[in-house]
Amino acid sequence: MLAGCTNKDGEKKDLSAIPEAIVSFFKKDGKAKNKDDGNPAKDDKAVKDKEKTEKKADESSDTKKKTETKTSTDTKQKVEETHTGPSIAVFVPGIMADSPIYAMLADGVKNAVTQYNYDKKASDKAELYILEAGTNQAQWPAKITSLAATKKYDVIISSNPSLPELVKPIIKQYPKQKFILMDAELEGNPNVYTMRYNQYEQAYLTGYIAGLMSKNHKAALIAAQEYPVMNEIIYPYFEKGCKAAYAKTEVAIRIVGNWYDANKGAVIADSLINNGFDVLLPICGGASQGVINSAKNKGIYVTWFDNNGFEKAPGTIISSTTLKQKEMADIVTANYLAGILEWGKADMVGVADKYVAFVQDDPNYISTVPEKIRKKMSKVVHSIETGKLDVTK
Ligand code: RBF
Repeated sequence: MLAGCTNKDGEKKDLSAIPEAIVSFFKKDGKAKNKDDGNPAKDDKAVKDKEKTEKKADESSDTKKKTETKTSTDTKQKVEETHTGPSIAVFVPGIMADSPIYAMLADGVKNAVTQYNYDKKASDKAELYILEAGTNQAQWPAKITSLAATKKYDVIISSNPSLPELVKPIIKQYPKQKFILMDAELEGNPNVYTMRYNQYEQAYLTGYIAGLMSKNHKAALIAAQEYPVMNEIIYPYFEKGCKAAYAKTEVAIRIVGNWYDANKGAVIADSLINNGFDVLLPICGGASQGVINSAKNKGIYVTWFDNNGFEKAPGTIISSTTLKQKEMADIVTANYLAGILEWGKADMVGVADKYVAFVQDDPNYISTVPEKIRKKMSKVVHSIETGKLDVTK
């Protein structure tokens, strides 16, 4: 079936103790993790551009992230000459606002870098630069290529399923450049590590509650755009979940055409609601706000993807099927910095690993979803956790 799922033994990880989780997640199978020693402090440093300026992540979520450069020439020179720590760039393919999967990516990497730097002297600290590439996807190849062309970054970290195709030509041009790609899959490329989430499970659980909560037995997914993971995993397994809950549920998908247009999101939602759809799943970034507004006005329900969305519209949002992207970005970055990331590997984590979760303890979930339905959800979540239910079968 699906490649690269570690933690097949079903052991639970304690996410509150990241350092331990790092060790347990990656070392459980006992494999050596130092294949090409990926330790930035040891290998790629030799070929690095000496003209390094010190950068750190802008703590704000402004769209323009400016590089922080030492003002005094003397100080700058000193830092350039003596800095031996690793350099990381985060390439956000879009914008972080209203895209929790990207905000969690940046937060996780920041955490790992802060932890790494805690006891390091200035010259050994890791540098972090975050670039928001914006919603014009035509500009992404040039933007990510120019990051690699600087030869300043030991690794570029990014997230979404389109990234493997984007980075392949860059690796040909810059064979030293390493990439960590979250929410993506590429196996066997020695420059790339990928980690994705079991979105069969995420979509199935979301569909299951949609099917249980729809009074008209009509549920729809509003997607920003079509892409293989959307067409082959998220929508089909949302549909499967809906129908597992109630076999005659009518399921539909509509496309916004971008990841930001809240007005268009609302127009699409209105039209679906007018046709009797009473549970909507928006996966469309900033356009999701339009879907929520429309659902709230017309008194129908919204299921939420990727992070906990209950607070966005209490009483309207009926579920949150979350990805622990922040924790995972933290772990893979920490592993990279520790030199134990296994290049060429494609991992996947799901419900049993606790990196995909159906939120059941939020007060808004408890007050909005009837107990009978919550019990059914708890049962299906448990079946997936224990391996009794394989949603792909
Ligand atoms: N998800 C977002 O939340 N915001 C985005 O801006 C965004 N842009 C994407 C662009 C492309 C080309 C692709 C393939 C996916 C994008 N995603 C985005 C979807 C994301 O990878 C993931 O499928 C969804 O967040 C559901 O987990």
